[in-house]
Amino acid sequence: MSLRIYLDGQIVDESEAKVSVFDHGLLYGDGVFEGIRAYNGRIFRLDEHLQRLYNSAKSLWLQIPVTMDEMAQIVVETCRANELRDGYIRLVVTRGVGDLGLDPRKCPKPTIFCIAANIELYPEELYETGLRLITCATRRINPDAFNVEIKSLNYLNNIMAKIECVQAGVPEGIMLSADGYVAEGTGDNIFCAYGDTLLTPPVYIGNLAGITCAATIELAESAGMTVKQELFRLHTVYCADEVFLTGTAAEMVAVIEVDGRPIGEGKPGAVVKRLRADFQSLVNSEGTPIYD
Ligand code: PXG
Repeated sequence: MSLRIYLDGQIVDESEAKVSVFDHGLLYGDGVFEGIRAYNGRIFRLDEHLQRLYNSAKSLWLQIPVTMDEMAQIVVETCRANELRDGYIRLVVTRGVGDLGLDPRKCPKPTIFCIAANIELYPEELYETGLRLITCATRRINPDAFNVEIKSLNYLNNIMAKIECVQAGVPEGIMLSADGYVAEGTGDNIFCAYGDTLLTPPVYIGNLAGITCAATIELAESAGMTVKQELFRLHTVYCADEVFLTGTAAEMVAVIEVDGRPIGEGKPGAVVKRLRADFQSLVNSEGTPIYD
């Protein structure tokens, strides 16, 4: 069945959901996006996703022409148009149609579109067995050059790293900062567990402030764990009791090997299993309702 897409004020068939070749989202990656999940008829942390979208746009001097409440309604309407209860939502705002120069002032009207579809990032068995990772040679963009707290349409830094993972035959990889600290995965945040303590890198190193990462910190603290957001290097990853990744698409997934070093006992551990179960309860117990 073909999808119904929200595009600039209308819900249209996917065959009609087209943007101009002069759209600066396409010409320059000039725009912002969110990947959002719906579970059981409710949209998980929609307000947080919209806040991040509007903050990203603000930082890019991009004025989104609808209010945050109207944008929430756009997301809900797109889900309804596709009778979606569980799935993945992609919300995109580009600079809009302009000329062949960089100047954003030549783009009078941002383009807004929303896709609501089904996805499965990793096959279910990978959650059971856990992931083998490599460290990517491609370093995360230095935040002095571009702050990746802005969730922009320019993902080539991550895609270069992802290509390394594909070439190495692994599903994900670790990206380091320019000075060699662990930053994040290509599309996920990273955690190490040492006993009852969780470590995750601080956002200022050049990370996306993940919404799943924030939820994980809440769940871990409710479970009596200590969470430290601090800098660490690969040695800390190799020697951890457990390592796992968090993200909207992947949710929470165990890492069992990094660069050929088995992590802990080389299988998904108790901490990630507990947090995954708590996360499942959380996503099924809160969220913006799609239907009355
Ligand atoms: N870091 C980066 C670089 C991301 O792009 C996350 C962390 C996790 O953040 P959230 O808020 O989702 O917990 C992301 C978001 C994909 C894909 O297909 C992944 C993201 C976005 C778009 C596509 O893997 N991840």
